[in-house]
Amino acid sequence: MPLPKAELHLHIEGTLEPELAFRLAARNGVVLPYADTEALREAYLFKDLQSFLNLYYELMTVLRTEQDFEDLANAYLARAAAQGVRHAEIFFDPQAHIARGVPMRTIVEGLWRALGRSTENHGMSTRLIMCFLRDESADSALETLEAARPHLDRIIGVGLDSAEVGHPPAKFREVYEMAADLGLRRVAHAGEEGPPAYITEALDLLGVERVDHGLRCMEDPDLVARLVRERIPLTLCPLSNVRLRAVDVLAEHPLRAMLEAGLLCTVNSDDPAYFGGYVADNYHAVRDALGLTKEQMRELARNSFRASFLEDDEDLRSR
Ligand code: ES4
Ligand code: ZN
Repeated sequence: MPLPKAELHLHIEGTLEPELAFRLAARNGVVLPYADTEALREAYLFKDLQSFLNLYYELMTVLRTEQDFEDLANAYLARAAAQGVRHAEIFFDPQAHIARGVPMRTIVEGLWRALGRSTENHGMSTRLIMCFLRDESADSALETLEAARPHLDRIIGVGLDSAEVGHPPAKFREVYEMAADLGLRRVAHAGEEGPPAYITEALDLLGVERVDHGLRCMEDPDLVARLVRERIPLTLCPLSNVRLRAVDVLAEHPLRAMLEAGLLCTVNSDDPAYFGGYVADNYHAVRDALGLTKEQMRELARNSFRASFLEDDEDLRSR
């Protein structure tokens, strides 16, 4: 039995497996520039975040209808449930779809057709977090929040993702303020490729309650002390860090040092179809590479529920 856990850093578009991508491409008459799934898999050698994002945005063009988003989410839920996930807080990137003419309603309602049934079908609770693309303008983010307003019964929070360097959190101060006024929870990617100062900005200017990645906090001891003191959760994604070359090899991943420093670390899969593993695969990989103890593995699972946006009475662990 896999350890019951919550997954808090998961891009639903990053769960698009090659087989499903080709199936949806055929269904929608989209031509992908790869002969077959094998040729596509050969493109999965990334040199940094941007080289991954190029493929990620290219492949997601097969997603067009409510049915596509429902199929995508159901495929993720089945895999996650099999890996012990009892609760998932799921990111989606509306701007990447709206720019191609897919309406917000199609995206949200399509995902909801799967997520609204995740408890009965997979024994999992789920939440949706809408991410702004930080390499798009602040105005575009504001328009996206406006487009989401009729759907806020389905969306619990906002996040910030895509190309980090050169797009500091400060750029999105106003839209995060509006999100807070609408009662939305706030998270942001920071310190994945960007400097530790972006983590501080996300906390101070955007009011985030949780930092996605946050890996580079380890370069700033004062920041580590603050994250420990304020119990700010970090959603780490170890296999992602290796594939995108944030760390050279898993054995050099700072996760163990971060746990020992008292940081509230969680382990997540980020874009599992691209990075070679779902969440339990990430847990097992860090256990083996870093020699984590059973107690540290349990700590990671416990942290995942603590860091979640579930209320205490919604916790599905013991059900
Ligand atoms: C992402 Cl790994 C990663 N980093 C930033 N933005 C993203 N969007 C999807 N995956
Ligand atoms: Zn991410």
